[in-house]
Amino acid sequence: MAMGSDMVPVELCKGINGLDKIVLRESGGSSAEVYLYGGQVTSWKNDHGEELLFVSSKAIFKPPKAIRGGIPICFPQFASHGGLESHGFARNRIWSIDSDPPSFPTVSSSKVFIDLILKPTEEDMKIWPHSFEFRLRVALGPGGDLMLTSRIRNTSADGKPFSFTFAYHTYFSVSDISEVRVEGLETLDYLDNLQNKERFTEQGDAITFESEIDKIYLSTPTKIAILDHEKKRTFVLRKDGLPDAVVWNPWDKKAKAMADFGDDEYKHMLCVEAAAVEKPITLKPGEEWRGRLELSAVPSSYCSGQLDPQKVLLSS
Ligand code: TA6
Repeated sequence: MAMGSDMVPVELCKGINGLDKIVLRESGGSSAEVYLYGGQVTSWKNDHGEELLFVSSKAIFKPPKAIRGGIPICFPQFASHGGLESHGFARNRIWSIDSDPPSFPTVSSSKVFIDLILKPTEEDMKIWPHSFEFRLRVALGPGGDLMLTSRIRNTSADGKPFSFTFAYHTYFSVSDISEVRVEGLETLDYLDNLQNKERFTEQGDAITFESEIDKIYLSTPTKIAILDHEKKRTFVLRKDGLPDAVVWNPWDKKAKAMADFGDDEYKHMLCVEAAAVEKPITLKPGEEWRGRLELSAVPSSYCSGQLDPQKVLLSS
């Protein structure tokens, strides 16, 4: 019996505007899509086929514009923390499939994954004169968890170290931003991008949303919970090698100012980004850094006590 394409675990095919994309399908029914353009995940669906990530209806799938949504990779610079274009250049480069990746550091339960690789072009070397190999594995776990593992190696032959900042700029799809809570960032220090990156301390309760937010939380726990009451869903974000977390929602005014973002779409998205911003990562030649993100979407109802985020945050 021929296997329908909807059963192929890893499939290379054409996406929007003919851009190459990889579709990952897990036997339990969850799926994910990754574009070679930007090495960017643009879809993650649970085993009911429900989309868990936000991609703007006005997103532009055409280089050099970055795709507005999913999980853009910010490298070698987060936002304006340096002299390069905002969020660096990895998100608007064409990545390749890594046919011969070095063995993976950890035993992974996931059988459904793709390995991508990015190396600098001559043009890149003119704006950021450093040789590197950026390997990205995107994997779907048996339970539908989405895992992204970045391995960045300094391959310079000139003996020079380089430093970079980094973020998985994840756009979560939410039912109603005013009904969403983020747990795990209480009482932490943060840099407020809306106040010249001034440093403040967060109050003691869960974070809720009633206006534009653009904060870089410093030295956060490795686990953060995003509760979407209306959808009775909790996103659990686990991170490794990424000490900071950025929380962003443009709200109404910034939404109107972005051509690739719908005026009301701010109500249905929230960016919570595993990041390394405060302390840039420095690699000597031959050294490799690893940054891992694991996303789970669990049915929840905070008020019913079925799933108390504190229990989530404290559990393994
Ligand atoms: O991650 C938050 C942030 O740095 C915001 O300041 C905002 O600019 C957002 O990223 C989107 O940036 P982009 O370059 O994709 O428009």
